[in-house]
Amino acid sequence: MKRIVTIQDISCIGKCSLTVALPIISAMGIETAIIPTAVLSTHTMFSDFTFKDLTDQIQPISDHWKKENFKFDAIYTGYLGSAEQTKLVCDFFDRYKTDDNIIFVDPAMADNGKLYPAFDNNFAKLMANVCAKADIIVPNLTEACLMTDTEYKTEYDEQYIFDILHKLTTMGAKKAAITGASYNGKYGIVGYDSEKNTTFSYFHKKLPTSYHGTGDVFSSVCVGALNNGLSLDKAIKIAADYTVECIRITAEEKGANAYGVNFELAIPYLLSLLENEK
Ligand code: PXL
Repeated sequence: MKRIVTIQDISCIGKCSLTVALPIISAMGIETAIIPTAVLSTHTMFSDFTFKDLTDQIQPISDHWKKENFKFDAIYTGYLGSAEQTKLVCDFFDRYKTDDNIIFVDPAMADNGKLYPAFDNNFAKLMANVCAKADIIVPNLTEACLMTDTEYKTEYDEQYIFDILHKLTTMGAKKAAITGASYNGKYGIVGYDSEKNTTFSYFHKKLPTSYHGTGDVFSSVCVGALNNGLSLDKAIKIAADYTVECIRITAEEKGANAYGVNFELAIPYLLSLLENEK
């Protein structure tokens, strides 16, 4: 059985980060080890959330696992709890990277042109160091701009996205895919594989409602699909289709929670997408 480790926070209520990654990747048949970066009462889009920093746990967990000789088919990082954690995560990559496994980084720190409340521009620079070590990164456009010192625009053409992808891979990531790219009336994911020098894209419906945690749903499915042997473009396709379906069913439910998507109800759909692509 394949085993991955994911490093991100536990938001006790909010349907994002580990409370999304664990059930989704497990449902896709992959053992999902975790390193929680922090425990929050809710995600940071609520006011007055509690925050217990777990930075000091990362190194001892990593040391123990080395003694036990644990290995991982993928290392997937998401929301990190502090600037210091970016350095600890880079060290974790150096320790646990093998010739066969993949490092997948979702630099979850910003959206819609703005950093999340806990972060500043210095954190974005440190997150760029984490991305530089990755095989695959999936920033949204805001995160990609912050890490490459590019002006964030809401109107742009394909070349603007290609230039950012080129900068991201020049900084070190082998493959980069920007989510939420939108031009020529199309909306979706546009990526670049620097080793093959090829671009890829998957455009999908843009639904009018947006919810927190959908980036984490998308990334978790990508990691689960890649570890089921799918290519990156197929992984991205099913991740996008599932995320759109999660948004659709959440928006349809009267009185649905506004803080996250009802991804649980669409797990059977996800597994059918996976079966069809395998
Ligand atoms: O989904 C990204 C995310 C993860 N973790 C925490 C967050 C957010 C987005 O706001 O606040 C704590």
